[in-house]
Formats: sequence, C-alpha cells, structure tokens
Amino acid sequence: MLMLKFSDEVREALDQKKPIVALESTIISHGMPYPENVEMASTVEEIIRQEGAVPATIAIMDGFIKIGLTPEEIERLATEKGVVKTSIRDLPGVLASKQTGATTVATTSYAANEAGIRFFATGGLGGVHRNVAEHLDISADLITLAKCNICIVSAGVKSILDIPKTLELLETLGVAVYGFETDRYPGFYFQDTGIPVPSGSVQQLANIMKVKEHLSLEQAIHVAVPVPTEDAMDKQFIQGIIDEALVEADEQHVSGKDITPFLLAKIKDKTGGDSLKANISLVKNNAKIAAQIAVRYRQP
Ligand code: PSU
Ligand code: MN
Repeated sequence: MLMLKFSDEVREALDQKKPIVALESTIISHGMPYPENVEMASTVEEIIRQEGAVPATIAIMDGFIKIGLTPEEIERLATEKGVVKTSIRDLPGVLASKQTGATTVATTSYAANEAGIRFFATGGLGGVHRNVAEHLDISADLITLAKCNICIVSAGVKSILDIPKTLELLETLGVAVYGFETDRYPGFYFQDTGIPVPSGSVQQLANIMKVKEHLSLEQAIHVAVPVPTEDAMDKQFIQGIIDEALVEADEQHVSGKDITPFLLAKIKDKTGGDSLKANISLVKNNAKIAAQIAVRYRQP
C-alpha cells in the first residue's frame, strides 16, 4: 500500500517473518502527560525486543502512515503542537493535509492489518460510552476491529465506558474476547469486572491466531490482560473518581473525541497520579504478553 512507510527494522522483520507487535500513538500524544509518555513509549518498545519481537509504533507523518518510529519521531508526537487524534474517519484528511497524526486503536488496527502485522498491544480499547442512549457515543475502535485480522492485547476497555454494552457490541461484531489466564474480564485500572470470559494461555492464543489464518474471517480477536496486582486500583475507589470526572465533563460540555483525553487527565489529578502509574504498568505488561504470543505464533 502506497501510503505506508516502514522503518528499516520493521521492513526487515516483515520480510523475514519475524514476530512484530504494533503500538498505537494516541496514548502518547493524548493519553499521557509529557515526559512520562515518551518514557513509556520507549520502555514498551524495549520490552517487546526483550521478548524477541520487533515493535512497530504507528503514526501519521508527512503524508504517510509510518510503521516503526525513531526516538526523535516519538518525541515529536509527544511535544509538537496540534498533533491530531486520528481515528479511522480522520485518516484521509490527516494524510492529505500532511498533518502529524496520532493513531487510535481503530487507525492503528487498520494500518497493522494493511501491513500484515498480526499483533497489537495497547492500554484500553474505546467502546460504548455510558449514557449511550443520549449521546450515541460509540468508538470507531469497535467497528474497525470487526474488519481487521489482528490480535489486540489490552487491559480491557477504558474504565470510563459501559463495559457490559461494549462486550455485547464486540460479540455482535464477531470479535472474540479472551481473558489472559483469567476467566473474568479485567476493568483497565482494576483487575476484575466480574464478567465471565473464556481464558487463554500464550500457547492457546497463538494457536487460535494460527487457525484463523486458514479461515477467511476478517474480525480481530481481543485478549484482555489484568493490570499487574502491585499497580491495580480498588474498583469502588476508581469508579467513584470516574463518576465525578464524568459529571465534570458533562458540566463543561466536553464531548466527541475530546472526552477521553479530558477524563484521563481529570482522573490522574484526582488520584494524585496513581491512575497514570496503573496505566503505564498495564501498557508495559500488555506489550510483554502480546510479544510472547507473537513469538509463539511464529514458532512451528
Ligand atoms: N484508552 C486509554 N488511553 C487512550 C485511549 C484509550 O487509556 O488514550 C485512546 C485510544 O487511542 C483509543 C481512543 O483508540 O482513545 C478511543 O477514542 P474514541 O473513544 O474517541 O474513539
Ligand atoms: Mn467517541
């Protein structure tokens, strides 16, 4: 595809059929403050390399979908003014105007699928927002995952969402959901939503992706990994904070694509930074598990 521009490392990994893990960039530009975001992005790449896979952070730059970024390009995403949160509808516009764009789960999944990269690690998926009947706010992440043959590893969906409705919609779209070594769906900042899911190990999940190669199914599978115990937050406590932040968003008429960055920043302030710590911890852990599955997938 003409719009894709690969780093040498990712191009070589694709040619040699090495395990690769895609990474999104909205989490860098809009999801975390500077400089923690840059530190997180480089550590996550390092973790993937340590597991024997190649990281491919994705962003829009200079009229191309760049797959594999240099440290300077990651710094640019974190510091440049006016980086556009690029969901799938925004992609043609951002490319045409040569703006710098940070890719959401939707756009990263699309790019990974186009590139033939099968694994993608992130923090939390977008989904069905609370009060959906009033705002009809449903992330394009979901509908895009229904069209991308990838395995996306996250700590669940964003805690600010209506989690049961998001899982219902994933089912409708044909996206299978597995808990990583757990039969309860995790809740991003907290470990257990109480919602039952089938459990999978590294080997089982790699096998599922291998079988999927023989089916002409285009949907993603989603692997949900609980946040590591030492950084997990108390469910009741974080729910209370999220509820407060949602009220403030409503009062300030924040909506559309701005709602997630607004809420994440509020939640960070209200938890004295603990939510950021949990967020960084879970992203690193998800990258490790995604790399392990990607490596196993490439083994005979
Ligand atoms: N979850 C987080 N931090 C984030 C996001 C999700 O904890 O920054 C980003 C992801 O890029 C996700 C996007 O794809 O928010 C979803 O945004 P929306 O709901 O506007 O589609
Ligand atoms: Mn939305």
